[in-house]
Amino acid sequence: MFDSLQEKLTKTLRNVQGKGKLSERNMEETLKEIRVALLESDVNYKVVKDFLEKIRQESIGQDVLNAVEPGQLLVKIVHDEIVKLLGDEDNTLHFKESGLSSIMIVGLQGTGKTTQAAKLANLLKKQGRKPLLVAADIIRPAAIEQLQTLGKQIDVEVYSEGIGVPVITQVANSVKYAEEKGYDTLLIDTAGRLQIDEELMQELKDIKDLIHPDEILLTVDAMTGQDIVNVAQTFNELLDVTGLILTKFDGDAKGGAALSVKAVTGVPIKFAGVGEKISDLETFHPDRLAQRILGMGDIVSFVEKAQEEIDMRKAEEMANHLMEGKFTMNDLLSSIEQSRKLGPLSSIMKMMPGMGDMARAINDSDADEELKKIKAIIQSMTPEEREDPSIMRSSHKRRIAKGSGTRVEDVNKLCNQYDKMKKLFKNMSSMQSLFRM
Ligand SMILES: Nc1nc2c(ncn2[C@@H]2O[C@H](COP(=O)(O)OP(=O)(O)O)[C@@H](O)[C@H]2O)c(=O)[nH]1
Ligand SMILES: [Mg+2]
Repeated sequence: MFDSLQEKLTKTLRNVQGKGKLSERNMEETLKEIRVALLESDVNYKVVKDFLEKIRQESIGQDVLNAVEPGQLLVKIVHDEIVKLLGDEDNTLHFKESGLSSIMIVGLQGTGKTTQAAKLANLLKKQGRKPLLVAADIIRPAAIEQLQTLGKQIDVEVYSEGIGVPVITQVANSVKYAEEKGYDTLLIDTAGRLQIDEELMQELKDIKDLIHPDEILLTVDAMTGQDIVNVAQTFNELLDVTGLILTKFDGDAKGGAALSVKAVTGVPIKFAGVGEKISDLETFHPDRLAQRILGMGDIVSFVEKAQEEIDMRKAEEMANHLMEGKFTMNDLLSSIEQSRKLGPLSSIMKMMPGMGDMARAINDSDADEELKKIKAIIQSMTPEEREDPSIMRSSHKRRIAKGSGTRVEDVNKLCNQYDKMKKLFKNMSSMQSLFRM
């Protein structure tokens, strides 16, 4: 997601960042490039227009042209406006103080309602709630079975009376059942259609009027194009949606349409579905996504993911080093060792600042070989060389190549990569202090 947008914006902003001064012409060119990048990534044209107008106003307001670091200030302005675009208001779920709360999941067919219903049930359970899933998509028996299978996986009960009884009756009965059994949250998985359809909307409205849900969450498939903006608008007009779940966020779509939905509907994005597994649901963080789109990496998500799966102490050490702009060969080695525990390298690298390009170039099985080589090279260095590779002369490199069974070219290549990474981290840490993260 957002690969090409990220690539273009990073390039545009990198061009202005190094500049000590910005002329009005540079500024105009930059804005034009941002505009093209957004439009080509499927961001809604009205959203693009408003977005650029705001950047322009902020830039005048903050006197970018006369700033000490005009490029960095402009990046900050763009960053802050992306955060606003994605929503900087409350995006938590709201429940009743006591008694039975309910959440309706709505959306077109195939957008991931059933999957997210189960993911959400799992998340709520972890938060100490007692959810009951309700199968309110009863057109096909297979749809009910799908929910039941998922319910079993996460050990959450699914309420269903099969396909014979009207949906509205089943939902009414599920409320009684939940109250009897002491559940505190209903999660209603509703039916979808390929397009907006009056009969479906009426059914959803009837369910809404019956149970007055605390949340109506609309699943928005990030893989579909511009049309989702209109679909979301219609759902919202008819149902007053309280939150969006952007699904299939792990896909390789351009992503701009999904970015536009919040701006057009005013409905906050509450979650992002990032895969088919039950655990692939993330609370949505506009600031983290903004930083990822701007090629600043998603260091916080990276460290969080790392915390779940790898040695905490090492992860903290590494994060601190990265934040301070320090980065040694030892960090590189330990990140390689740890990252093997996290899954495919390319997906990890995408979260790291400035590594989008490298991530795209990686073939995960070749990467394994490459990593073994890098590891061997670093292990053949002395502790001093690992701390500061710039002390290495040709004779040292020959020794290292021999010791690791590689060629001097390989050692040089690694040193170049290391230099690049170190520079990126350094830029990033000055950027982070600018954002007072
Ligand atoms: N890659 C990916 N696939 C997803 C995600 N959420 C759902 N899916 C898949 O999308 C398809 C449709 O999902 P489903 O929940 O049945 O959609 P529904 O018709 O709206 O209930 C299934 O194959 C899911 O596994 C996601 O976040 N990422
Ligand atoms: Mg379904």
